[in-house]
Amino acid sequence: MIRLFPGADIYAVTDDALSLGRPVSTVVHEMLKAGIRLIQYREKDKCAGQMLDDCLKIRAMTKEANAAFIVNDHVDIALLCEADGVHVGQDDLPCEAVRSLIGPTRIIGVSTHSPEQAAKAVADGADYIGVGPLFPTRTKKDVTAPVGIGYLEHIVAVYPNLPFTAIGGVKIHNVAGVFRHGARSCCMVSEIVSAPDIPAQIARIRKAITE
Ligand code: TZP
Ligand code: MG
Repeated sequence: MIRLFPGADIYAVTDDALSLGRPVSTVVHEMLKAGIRLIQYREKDKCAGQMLDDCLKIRAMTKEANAAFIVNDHVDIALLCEADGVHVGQDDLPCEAVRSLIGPTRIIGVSTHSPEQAAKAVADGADYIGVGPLFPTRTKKDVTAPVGIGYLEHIVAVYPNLPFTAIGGVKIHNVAGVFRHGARSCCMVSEIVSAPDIPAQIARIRKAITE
């Protein structure tokens, strides 16, 4: 992950419903102010026009801050806003189909929950994978049962050079353990967007990672 996205120790993901009423542009502004260099737009309940509006704003902000910007699920919106890439899950468009739409240089991330899914994502040309959910989380509807640290250890052992981000219930209290088990990037939603003071929260997370 670090080679793919410099400064991607924390991969911050948006979620309007958990953001204490703040607009997504405000939340992203706070993330960037705190030095986050990898942001994913993940909004499940917005209409396409609103998502495009949000993503055009976030693209401009992330470009200015020299941060990478990934759009969850929506290849069309990613292309329209000139995002750096797209993140897809197991029930979304397959990796090869996304590649045919976005071309060779944009990034594709694929969520994986098992060794088989990881092997397929790698074979299909994913640039990075999501590894999780490591712990219970209420952020994602219909989320699979936590896969646990064992799956993280599998990825670290089998794919030492594969960029990946650890996801699902990653919090200040468990993030150090996630990094100790070999993660170099963790993906967080609620722990960041639900914090009243996002920069202070990100500073606390970074401190926990490096302690
Ligand atoms: N994919 C697997 S778990 C998850 C996603 C998008 C949600 C993670 O959210 P949180 O709030 O960091 O547990
Ligand atoms: Mg998806």
